Amino acid sequence: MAFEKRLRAIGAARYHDKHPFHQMLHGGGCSMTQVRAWVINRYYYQSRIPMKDAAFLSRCEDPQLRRIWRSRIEDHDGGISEGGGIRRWLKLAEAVGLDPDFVASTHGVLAGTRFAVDAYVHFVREKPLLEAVASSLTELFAPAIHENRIAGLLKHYAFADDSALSYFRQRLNEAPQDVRFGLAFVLDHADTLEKQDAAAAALTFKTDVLWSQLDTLHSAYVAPARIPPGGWDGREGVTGALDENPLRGA
Ligand code: PQQ
Repeated sequence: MAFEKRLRAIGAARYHDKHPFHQMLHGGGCSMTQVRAWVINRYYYQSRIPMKDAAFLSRCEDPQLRRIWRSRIEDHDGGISEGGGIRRWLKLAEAVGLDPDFVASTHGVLAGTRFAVDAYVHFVREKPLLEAVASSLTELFAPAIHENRIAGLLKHYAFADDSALSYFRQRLNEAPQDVRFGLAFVLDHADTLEKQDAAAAALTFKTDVLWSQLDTLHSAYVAPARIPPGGWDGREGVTGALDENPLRGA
């Protein structure tokens, strides 16, 4: 179906598996400081996912939709004794030599990470439910990145083992059912071109949320920022032939 193809094309062009930081991470090119910075910043995303799902639930009038959606909160928070995805993320934090209490405090999180992640929570809190569900559909592309990450980390980094990487293995079990439901919901409810456009824009927005998190990390811990997909390419819209060097007399 053309609309599903359109959604998948957004992921193919813009998903954060293509970001240079992920390519470094999965290819063994990160220092331990860079790995730790990723674990610390990504924790903020993990910590906000159940809050955004709670924001979603608070707006659902349909008990059946709430029943299905609430498993997302259970996946990340889990039960009192065993915990869930958030606790598994903190196991990764310990494995890379970080104090889990420090990571959970979020004191080390970059401002750009907070802005990007908070924008996602606000989006889901405020936008129509169709757009909120569509914004979760980046998860269509997550199993492939989780597989790559497990293989890449195991191959390249001494800290990586089954316990450290349990977060990603567990997501391979959890994400497919979330995505099946989310995709069916969006295909079913986006029944006008206008709604399809809104859903596609929501998915694009979410790819920006993910990409921005890695840009922030990259510019802080690796090198000056790179132009993201869809960002201004340095040429488009340029009308004059001013010298590239903006300094007077340089
Ligand atoms: N995305 C959601 C969401 O939007 O509700 C929930 C998750 C993601 C997760 O629980 C993930 O583990 C996850 N992991 C990645 C990743 O490692 O690249 C990406 C995404 C995503 O595409 O948003 C999620």
